Amino acid sequence: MGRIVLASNRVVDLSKAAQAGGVAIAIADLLRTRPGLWLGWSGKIVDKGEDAHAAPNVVEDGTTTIVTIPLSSREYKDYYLGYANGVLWPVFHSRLDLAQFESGYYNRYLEVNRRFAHALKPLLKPDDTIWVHDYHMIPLGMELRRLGVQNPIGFFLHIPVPGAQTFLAIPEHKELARGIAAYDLVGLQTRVDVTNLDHFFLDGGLGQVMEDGRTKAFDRELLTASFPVGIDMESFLASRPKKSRERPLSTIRLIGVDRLDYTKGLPQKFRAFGRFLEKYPEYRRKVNLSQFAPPTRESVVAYADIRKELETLSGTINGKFGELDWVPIQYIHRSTPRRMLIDIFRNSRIGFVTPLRDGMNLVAKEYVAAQDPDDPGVLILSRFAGAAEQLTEALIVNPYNIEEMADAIKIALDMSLQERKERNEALLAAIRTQDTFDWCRTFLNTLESVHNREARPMGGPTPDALLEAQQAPLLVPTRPRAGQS
Ligand code: ADQ
Repeated sequence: MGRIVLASNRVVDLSKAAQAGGVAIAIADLLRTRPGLWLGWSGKIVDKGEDAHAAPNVVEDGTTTIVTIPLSSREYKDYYLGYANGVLWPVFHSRLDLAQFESGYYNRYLEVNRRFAHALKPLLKPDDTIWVHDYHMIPLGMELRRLGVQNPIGFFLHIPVPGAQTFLAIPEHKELARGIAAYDLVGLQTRVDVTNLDHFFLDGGLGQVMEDGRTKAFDRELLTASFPVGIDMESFLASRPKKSRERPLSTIRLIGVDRLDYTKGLPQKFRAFGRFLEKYPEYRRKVNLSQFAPPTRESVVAYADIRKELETLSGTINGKFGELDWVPIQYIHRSTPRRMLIDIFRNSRIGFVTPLRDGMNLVAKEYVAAQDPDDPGVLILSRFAGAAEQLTEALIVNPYNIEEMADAIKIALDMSLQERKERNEALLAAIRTQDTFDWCRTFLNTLESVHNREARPMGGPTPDALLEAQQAPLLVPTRPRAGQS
């Protein structure tokens, strides 16, 4: 079996993957079972005088080679803050109004990806399988192809694909389409994302979607499919401290855990909670909302704005409804260790997860996984989180509809134990069916099978390729489940 070569914006310390959570656990597990190489930004910004373009830093960690590259301060500004987080992040989350279309950003974005490709090319072996992650690195596959790389190259986008008209508004949409077409397989979080990408190629006159579902564009054929990211329930629950540090609660808690990002719908969530207290005064003093919102990307202007808005809103709602012995909204603008989150989730009657748009949203899945099956809480989930496609037994809400969200809180609080248990059971089954290891295994099996079939001149993989790949012998061994030896 050849190596797996991963490329992503940041490289996670393999020994700390469990604390990092999310997909880091699956990737660290993958690299334990298969030799690999992981390429990414070192997280360093080199100061004037230092050479940002010096040779990459290569470190051997068991059977994994870690390759990292610093960015110059100009690259950090134009590539990372500018194009990736000032253009692609807002537009892909359908926030065209926040996009900063500055000339020069795209060129720097391309240049950095070219630099990554040049660093990677000499390290590649003929039987490597290459897996590129997320919006920072869309052109990496194209740049590798330009250097003559013929290995299977797959791409997974962790964030949503916007509607075609929104995507087409990006001035460089054609270049991005060319970059996407360089991959053999493009993995997206949901079926809606797959449909949106098909429409982008079709409506933009950028390619054709063939009868078998593959896309033909820029003289290439690629398969696009959904691979919903999951969580690893066992390692998530195992990270729980032996003794709970939570003090007994005097109120019923609603919990929110989201990075402080304008996509997460935090102002709408606070307003909905305020409206709930106004509409159902019998719950005052009995219920509170705890919102963890650790800071991210603070040097992007839109992030500073959302922070101010939330501080004002929580202050207004607490000022209006609060009492000496009851604070309606606890707003915590700090990171919290993951192991603490499990107890906090378990002791919260409602998981309040209402992003305006989200690729998947792993917090929704973690909240469900953490519940006591004999007395579970209720998940209120935005219909615009990718997770809503799988977690249909949650209370699904429109995060723009404040009235509906306020009513959903009331419905969740009044829900019978029987109904809570039934919903929780169904949600747990959905989470177990597609966990983080299935995501990894299915994507790689599909990529390798698509690439092998592409050796045929035309008529490559049929839509059955996906199904076949999912049933193929595991190329990536999964961790044994409880009860298996
Ligand atoms: P994110 O936007 O970061 O990820 P999410 O999927 O919710 O969003 O993952 C966040 C992770 O960070 C969770 O594991 C959560 O427990 C943790 N976390 C959040 N707040 C925390 C806090 N205060 N303290 C400690 N840990 C915290 C992107 C996409 C998502 C997609 C993932 C994975 O935007 O849509 O689900 O990638 O593909």
